[in-house]
Amino acid sequence: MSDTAHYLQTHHQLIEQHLNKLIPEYHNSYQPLFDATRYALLGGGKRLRPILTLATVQMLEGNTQAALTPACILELIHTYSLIHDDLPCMDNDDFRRGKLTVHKKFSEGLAVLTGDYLLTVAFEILANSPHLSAEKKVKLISLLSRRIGSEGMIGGQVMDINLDGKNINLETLRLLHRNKTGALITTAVEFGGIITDVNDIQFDQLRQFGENIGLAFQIIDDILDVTSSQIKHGRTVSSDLINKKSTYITLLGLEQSQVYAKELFNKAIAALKMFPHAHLLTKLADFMIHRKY
Ligand code: GRG
Repeated sequence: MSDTAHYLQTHHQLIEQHLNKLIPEYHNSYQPLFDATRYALLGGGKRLRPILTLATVQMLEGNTQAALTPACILELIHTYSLIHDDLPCMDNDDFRRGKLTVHKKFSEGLAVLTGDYLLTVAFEILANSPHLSAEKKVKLISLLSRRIGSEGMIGGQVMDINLDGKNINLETLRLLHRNKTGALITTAVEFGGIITDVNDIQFDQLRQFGENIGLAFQIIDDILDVTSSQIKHGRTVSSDLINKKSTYITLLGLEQSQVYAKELFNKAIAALKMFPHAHLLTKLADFMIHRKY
């Protein structure tokens, strides 16, 4: 097994164990909410966002234990966004991570509430995370709320809905994805910077790394959506095709999309130049653009 595969496997396990502890299995009341939340949260997933936070902290020689809770709550936010994105009023997907989507397995109402709960409890857990000063927690909360709000993930999703079925140019698609997908990936890296107290210049380089690798990740997602939808989603046809969405493939074609993803990868790596231990993040970025699912 390669060093990167071993790193991904051990950190995936660490994150899985921690996520399992964050949401209780049994609850006095509202049991269906906890069943649906655990079904969605613990049902697979690469855990790339928390892994990015941990790898950034390790690159900066920070404390992995202090980073574990903030890293994991990003997976709660990610899961909320996927549940809502799969709803009939949005992408209307029946399968996610090879399983029925939450609204198909439970109900639409419970899927909405499960997403709402994950979003809300993520902030509660972050506010109470151990090994971090109150000042750092406020910085993390402030950054996260901005990155997933109207100027970030939610804004990107609103653009996605508004532009559905319309012809858009590359610049608009870039903005859409920088917000919808890239913002949370960038936050994962920035979280590492806040936890380790980096200076403004270092923080800016981390942000650039996150933005470039986030966009590259989305392009690869578009490519995988048409080339291996069955492996990636457990469904045979791309929902982007069904929903007639503009993607990097429809705008640039497959080959140029691959070239563009590589360009963004190179920019991301260049942003890490000032960090002496960037080896690990470089390998992770490489994994993100060469993934098969
Ligand atoms: C509903 C507010 C709201 C936002 C939804 C991120 C998002 C916005 C929707 C997800 C739609 C989607 C599939 C985008 C493509 C990029 C992406 C986020 C892929 C899924 O992430 P992975 O590959 O998934 O990390 P796993 O399953 O490994 O966690």
